[in-house]
Amino acid sequence: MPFELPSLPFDSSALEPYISAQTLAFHHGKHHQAYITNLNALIKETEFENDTLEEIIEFTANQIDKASIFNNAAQVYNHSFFWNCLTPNSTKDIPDGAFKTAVPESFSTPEDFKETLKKAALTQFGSGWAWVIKDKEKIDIIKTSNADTPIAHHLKPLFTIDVWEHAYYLDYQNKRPEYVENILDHLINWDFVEKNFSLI
Ligand code: MN3
Repeated sequence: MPFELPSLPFDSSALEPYISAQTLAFHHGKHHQAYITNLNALIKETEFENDTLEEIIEFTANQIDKASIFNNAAQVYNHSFFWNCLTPNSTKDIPDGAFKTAVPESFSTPEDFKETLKKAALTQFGSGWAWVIKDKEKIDIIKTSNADTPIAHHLKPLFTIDVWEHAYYLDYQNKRPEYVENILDHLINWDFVEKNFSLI
């Protein structure tokens, strides 16, 4: 079965004023859709045609002759994951749960956790992603370039911020820090973070 664009888990205007419906129309409706359309065309009648997205990413990682398939598959995965990381019903503080309990093992304070994540998002040079991952039982923060994704490195993602310019340019132009701060303060889906932390 060809891959299909998943619906957004919220109304397209639900994240305003932090992420506009116009941005989502392009980011989800055009960019994410294009990765899916490209991936379906690239794997048609190949050995990957019946594989899961995760299998395609694993099998094509670090293979120069499979870079187009990897890039599109990883971007499909990253965007589907990213939409689930966002909610209009966020809270500024981390809610009680296993994730919150684990924060002090890696960070001095919850503010230190957010500052470290913000720094990763702001220092990713050019296109890419900032990630919260689970490494054994501990929380860690990494960044990846372009389409690269933690699952290609056998790391378990808990949360991500897309820092490609297409994610924020219509709303923020060059002001990546404001975009990142608004996600951190207003849009984190802590239930998704907690679910990922508890399940994996
Ligand atoms: Mn994007």
